[in-house]
Amino acid sequence: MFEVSGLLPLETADGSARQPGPAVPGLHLIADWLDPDACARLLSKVDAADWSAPLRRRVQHYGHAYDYGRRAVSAGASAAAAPPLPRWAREHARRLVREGLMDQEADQVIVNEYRPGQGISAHVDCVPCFGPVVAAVSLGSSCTMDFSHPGDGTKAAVRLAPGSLCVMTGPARWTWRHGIAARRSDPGPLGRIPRDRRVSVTFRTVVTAA
Ligand SMILES: O=C(O)CCC(=O)C(=O)O
Repeated sequence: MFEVSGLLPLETADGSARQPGPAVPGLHLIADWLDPDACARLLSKVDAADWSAPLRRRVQHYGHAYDYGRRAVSAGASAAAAPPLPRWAREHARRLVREGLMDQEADQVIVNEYRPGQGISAHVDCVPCFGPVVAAVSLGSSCTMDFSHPGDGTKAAVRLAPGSLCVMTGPARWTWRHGIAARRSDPGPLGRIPRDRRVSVTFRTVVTAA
């Protein structure tokens, strides 16, 4: 598939960079999966829809809703019963299959909005709920996503540029945690990089519901 190109040096406690971070097995980052025009079109579709705010950040759920409290997909979920995705989501889900990035068309999409200072805590996407590939496209601002191995504590920081697609498979999907620190800027090679509004659109397949 594709190699990760966004690995960043890890940040030391004093903020200075050290050796480049390790690769995360199963993580694939595709730069410019969407060009700037396609990013703008997708963002305007998303922004035309309603947001909900069950968390600090705003989200949109398509297909089965994910219940953050129960950490499960809504009860009774099955592929057959999934509420249909909007057209824009189906088009991107089909492209993921056409390009061999997902075996099955995604039937669940979560849109996350991050204002500067907002993040998402380190997690593995629900293992019994979702299938073996999770793919997220970044829109708006870039940001750094932190991966960490829960067993040996290995860390890797990956820069997600607008238009890039982050595909988690294998250990990156099932074992490593991913999260985004709640801060207003990220460390870069030449100093801090301020964040602006970032929106991500994550495609998943629903396997089961609790
Ligand atoms: O914002 C992202 O790129 C990742 C979102 C995510 O990890 C999630 O919705 O579980």
